[in-house]
Amino acid sequence: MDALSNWITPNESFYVRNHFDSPELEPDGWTLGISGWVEREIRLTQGDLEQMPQASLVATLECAGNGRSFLEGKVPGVQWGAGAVGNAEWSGVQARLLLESAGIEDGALEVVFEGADSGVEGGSEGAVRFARSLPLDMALHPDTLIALRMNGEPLATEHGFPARLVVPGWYGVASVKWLRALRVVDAPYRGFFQSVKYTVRRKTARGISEDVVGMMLPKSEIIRPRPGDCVAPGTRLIEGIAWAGPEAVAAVELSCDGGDSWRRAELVGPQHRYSWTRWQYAWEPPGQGAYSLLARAISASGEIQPSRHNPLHGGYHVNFSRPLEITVTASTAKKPLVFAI
Ligand SMILES: Nc1nc2c(c(=O)[nH]1)N[C@H]1C(S)=C(S)[C@@H](COP(=O)(O)O)O[C@H]1N2
Ligand SMILES: [Mo]
Repeated sequence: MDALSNWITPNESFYVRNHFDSPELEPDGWTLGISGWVEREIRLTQGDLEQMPQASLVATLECAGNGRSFLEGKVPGVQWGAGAVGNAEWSGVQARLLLESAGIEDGALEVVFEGADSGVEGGSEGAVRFARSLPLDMALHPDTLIALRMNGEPLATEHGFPARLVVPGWYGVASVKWLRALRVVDAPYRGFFQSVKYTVRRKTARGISEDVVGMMLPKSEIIRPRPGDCVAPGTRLIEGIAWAGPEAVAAVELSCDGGDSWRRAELVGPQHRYSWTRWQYAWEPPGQGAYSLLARAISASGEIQPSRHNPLHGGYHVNFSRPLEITVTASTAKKPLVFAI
């Protein structure tokens, strides 16, 4: 949890999620190809990218499986606690500059971003390459970056050196690391990481449909106190973070009675779209005893973080408000009295 207590997550504390071994790419031989539904195929070196206009933005990256271990009943996948999320400043070249210099042909629908890593993943028939597509409008969005730097430093190997995609506001899986090619396609891409894996179901008027995991949903975490803490009576500062995918966080609400009543927390420090916002709430416990704390984020467009997990989302989109149990006690004992037998 310490990694979550700064507005910017230091690179060495930023979570790492790799499906295969990290490829160790040599900057000298590395190129990024742009091909497919384009007027002219191009190939860029790291030096070419460095010489293009650079853009920077701060964005929160959250793994779509973050929080999975808190689900009732075991769900397959990495059993993440709360820590598969971080906030960094990403710098590099707008993806649209590359796509525009290749010239997109009429009829183009999506852009496939291919990583240099491949391997066998549960449920795959043979080796699969890590690749994900974006609809053309997202690939051309000015904030979609081919990032070369993370918090001002060249990307570390595990974060995608020498270049990775960053799709602000989307779950981390969209931000393909170790990029080696952009392929413009004229049909929906159905790669392994957006068909067999990383999809969620949704109820529609005509039944259940399947969507590719995309935009991050509103979510908050309580950073302090920690689960099981015993705190003395008196005013206590409850602190946390909240994010709302492509939107800014409009408000964070806190409940100290298991969800019966909610109060506004105070937003602290920078507050903008794509990036998490820190918050705090000065709480005066009404008396000694056990308390269940809950936080919920509200996005700029009014979407409220839910109190229950949507079972149609399986092991992804785990953004329900998770109760945090603490004890308020005047006793100096470290543990709640009930455990101090
Ligand atoms: N090439 C490649 N890109 C990838 C992945 C991967 O396994 N290979 N993992 C994805 C997932 S699921 C996440 S959550 C983020 C994690 O980025 P990080 O390791 O820099 O935190 O990278 C994404 N990009
Ligand atoms: Mo992820």
